[in-house]
Amino acid sequence: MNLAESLLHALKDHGAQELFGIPGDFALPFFKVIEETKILPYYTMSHEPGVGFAADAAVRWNSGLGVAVVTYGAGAFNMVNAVAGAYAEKSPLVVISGAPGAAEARRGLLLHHQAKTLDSQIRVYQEITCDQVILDNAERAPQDIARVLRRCREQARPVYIEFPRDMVDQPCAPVVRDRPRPVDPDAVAACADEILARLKEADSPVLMAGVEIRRYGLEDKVEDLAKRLGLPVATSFMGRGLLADADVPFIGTYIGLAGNPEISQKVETSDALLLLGVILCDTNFGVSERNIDMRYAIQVIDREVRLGHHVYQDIPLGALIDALLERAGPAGDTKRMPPPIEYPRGLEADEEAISPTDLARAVNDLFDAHGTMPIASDIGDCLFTAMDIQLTPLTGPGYYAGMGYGVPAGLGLQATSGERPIILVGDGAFQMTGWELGNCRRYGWDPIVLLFNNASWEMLRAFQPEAGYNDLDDWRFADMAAALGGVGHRVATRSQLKAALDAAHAERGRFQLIEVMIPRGVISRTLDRFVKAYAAKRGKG
Ligand code: S1T
Ligand code: MG
Repeated sequence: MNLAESLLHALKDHGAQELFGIPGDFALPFFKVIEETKILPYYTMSHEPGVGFAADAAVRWNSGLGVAVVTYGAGAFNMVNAVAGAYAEKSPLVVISGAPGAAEARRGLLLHHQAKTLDSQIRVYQEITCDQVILDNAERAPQDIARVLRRCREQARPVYIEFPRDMVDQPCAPVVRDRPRPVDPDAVAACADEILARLKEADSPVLMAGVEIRRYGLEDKVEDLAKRLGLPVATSFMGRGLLADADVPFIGTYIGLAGNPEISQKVETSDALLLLGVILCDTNFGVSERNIDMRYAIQVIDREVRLGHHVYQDIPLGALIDALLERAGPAGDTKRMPPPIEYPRGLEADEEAISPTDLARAVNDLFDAHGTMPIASDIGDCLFTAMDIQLTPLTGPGYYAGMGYGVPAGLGLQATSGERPIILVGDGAFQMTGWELGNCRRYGWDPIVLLFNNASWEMLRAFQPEAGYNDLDDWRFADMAAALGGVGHRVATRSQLKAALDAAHAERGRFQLIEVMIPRGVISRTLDRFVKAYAAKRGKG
């Protein structure tokens, strides 16, 4: 076996189901092995940000490993933003970059794709990955690969593998899985006991589910725990879509002042807020009515548990949840189930202009008629609108908030799951990576894309109404769909929207691009509350 084969087998053994990439001369030898061995299916995209976003979304769905393979320099540097977003939002993404071979590195010439020095790239990636390795020694490679893949999974963060092109064919032993980091069972037990004691004495405990429960494949166990402890469940903004099919007393997604006031009240007044895998960030907590008193919260993230002034180190989320389940009684007297959440439904198919809430209504009606579909969303008002769509698995850059995620993420989601997704994207974000739709025909992907075309960077306008630079041109995106292999619909009234969505859902095999014209200044109620809350908080200094 050669080093490339050993690496590909290791990726598969650690949960990778496919890889995404764009070759270059420094990566051609590796791509040759990828194609010839068929160890993992692979998909090439058109621009490296799309490679990173697609691989990131794939692993958010399959909880295995996302794999992005690029060439040195021009390729890898092009993907930095997507990997930074994966790091911030705790996505176990493996970045593999081709690289110059030893002999050419020693020649003393500046090499093409080289920026400053030959190790500039790994230095940049050190800032957005949890471990890195250069595969320049076939003897050591198996244990190095085992280490970085273990850390990628354990920390649910990206790792960086630099693969010199002269090492691809080197004979190499198979990779043997690293032993997981040892866990102290007594520490886990003490932590679980203290958490349960805290929950028991509380009057209004709430469990908030965050992204780590997905990254570690723990949704079923968290559903069981919530039922056994009789805890009402909320998700963070980033965690929207988690526990979508779970039978738990779900109270909704917490987005502070931007969200449903009843949900905010329950979360912010809880005297035992159990934050399971929740990223403590401004989009999750920045616009709270009152800063949640973290002394009463139980924070479980990044293998650390904080209860008041107590901190437990090196407690894996999975081990803790197992310990809690061992101690929790049978399904408790599920306290009064909260009332079901009312989502907007029943789109009036009339000649009125379309608002973001109408879009949510149309999707809810479609789901009621045909069943839910997974959603990949970009940042922009489309993600805020998703809060009005009934619960379904959703992936979106709810914390890092990098534009361009939506379309490639939807393609990565369909590649790994085989499920047809709905993609929500604004016109500004579509201008960045929407063209990846041109790759659907080759791979048989057929997402339904809802493009919020307000010819505007509307989210920015909401924050800075006087700025003229938020006015975008109307690119007439639907006209371009056929040339890319899909079907375009341009709609401006609610009856046109309903007809287009029904037609799009009825046709399989081609992507459907529904360009929804939305008047400038018409935003979702969630974005409206978000902006007002931010302005109010800023006003308070
Ligand atoms: N560039 C990238 C890669 N990501 C970003 N988030 C931004 C810039 C800043 C930014 C926003 S929201 C926004 C920009 C430019 C406008 C989005 O426009 P569009 O996709 O049309 O959606 P909508 O019209 O619904 O706003 C965030 C706040 O930083
Ligand atoms: Mg826009």
